[in-house]
Amino acid sequence: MYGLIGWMDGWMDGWMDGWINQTKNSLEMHLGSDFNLLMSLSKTIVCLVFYFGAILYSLGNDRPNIVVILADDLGYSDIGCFGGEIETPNLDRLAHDGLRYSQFYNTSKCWTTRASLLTGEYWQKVTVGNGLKPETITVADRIKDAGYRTYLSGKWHLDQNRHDDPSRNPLEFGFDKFYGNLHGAVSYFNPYTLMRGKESAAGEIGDDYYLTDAISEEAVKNVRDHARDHNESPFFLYLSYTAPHWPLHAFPEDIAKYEAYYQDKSFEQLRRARFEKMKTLGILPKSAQLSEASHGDWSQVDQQWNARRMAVFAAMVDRMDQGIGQVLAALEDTGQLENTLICFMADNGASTELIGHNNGLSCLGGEAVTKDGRPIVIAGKEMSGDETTFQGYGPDWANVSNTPYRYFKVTSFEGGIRSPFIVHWPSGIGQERRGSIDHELLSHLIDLTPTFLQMAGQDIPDSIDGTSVLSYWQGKQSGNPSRVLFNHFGRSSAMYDYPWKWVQHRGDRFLFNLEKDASETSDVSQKFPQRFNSMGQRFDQWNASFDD
Ligand SMILES: [Ca+2]
Repeated sequence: MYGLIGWMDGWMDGWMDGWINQTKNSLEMHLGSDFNLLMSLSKTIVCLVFYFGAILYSLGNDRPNIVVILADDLGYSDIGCFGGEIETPNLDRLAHDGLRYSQFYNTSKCWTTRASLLTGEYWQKVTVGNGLKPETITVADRIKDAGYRTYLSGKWHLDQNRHDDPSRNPLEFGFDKFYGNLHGAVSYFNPYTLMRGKESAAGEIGDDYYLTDAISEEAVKNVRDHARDHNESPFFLYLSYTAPHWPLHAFPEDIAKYEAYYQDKSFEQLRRARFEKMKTLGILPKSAQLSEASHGDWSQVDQQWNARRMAVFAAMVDRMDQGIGQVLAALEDTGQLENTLICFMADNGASTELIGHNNGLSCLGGEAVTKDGRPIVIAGKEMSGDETTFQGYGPDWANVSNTPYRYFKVTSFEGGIRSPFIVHWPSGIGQERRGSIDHELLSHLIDLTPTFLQMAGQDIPDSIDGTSVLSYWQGKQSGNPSRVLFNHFGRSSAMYDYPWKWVQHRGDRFLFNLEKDASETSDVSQKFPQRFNSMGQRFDQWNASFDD
């Protein structure tokens, strides 16, 4: 920067001298003896403007890159650093060198989470149908205005009923580049609605294609191309995996790592093993309780078929982690890792979904056949993993994935909306805090956009519902700021006013004290009727504020 200022100083002197010579005579006629004083003052002002411009330019280069990694239908304790048995060394590395937050919330559903993540607003305000309102200004739009380049590799899933409408494409919502699937759930071997920008990328699908790898490779390319072609500006990368959302598709070598492991352990054994590991890691306090099990009896199920389903699910998480490792390597190779903020989360809790035939067919683009013409069996009892199968892992395994919490995706219980959350940012997180787990801050997807805007030096618009948590991530503030958060999807709702959580689920209402009972094992609505009623009224007011 100093070199630049020195150069500008010399350039300014030359330019100013020329300008002085040209205008000197006419000005002297009017100003007389004040001429030299005025010229000196003018030169100083012009120089100061350029000096501050150069300083701001230099600061612009120091603004961090931002990488948002979103997993799809991942349970709270599936990854290693949150207590899971699945091997995730790259996510574990991010946790070890960064921060984990145990109280981070999503919106319980794929597309609503994407709407809130990209806007900092409750999804009800910014969506129409299941897509973004056309006039919506996303974090990509706003951060692009601040000089960032913006990339999306992976799943879009906003307005999946209008794939053919180019005005619904991510390029219309602030992204410079987009590669990925528009639809919410697709085959990993032959994904429906695969796009490169606004053009179909179906022609890029070769014999050895696998969507998770393709999403990782595109992100690696974004990182490397950016370093080569746009080094002068920071970037925002939204790395939106479809893994481990159904269908259960994975490579045989990844499945082989897990198949034997799951064959001789019951659902409850695995849940208890995770629960103990979470306490050992410090993800849960020693006093934590395990929620009541909702899974079936292992002795009564087809064990081989079930073990295979979980092995494929684990292989999908494992492969995503391998891809994250490649992105980290690209950031490191290009010298960008130090000043890149990476955050990782899940879009909703583990899913109980059993695939219906028509739903499966729509996810395959209307034809249940592979690229080479073999039939695909939707929701069959074949061993999963291969591209001729199309299955989910079902409610028993989802109960294990969400350990220690209860309920699932599309509910407002903790199993539906509490997400693992990791922040990695070497230049922003002091050495002494690295590897720690924060149990105090309660934060939400809507906080991400304002946090990113603050990092980019942008103003935070009044329309944004979330609040920047940058000072917490940086360690300048700690604790849990008093705040109220809401969730509503389908027939399940919640309101947070920590430590209290009010829940409405299919007509029943509950009150929990999260500080004492994060696993929601004990409804205390009868003990605290006033609080229970006032929170219910406040939720109803909030919910009534939306148009529909
Ligand atoms: Ca999802």
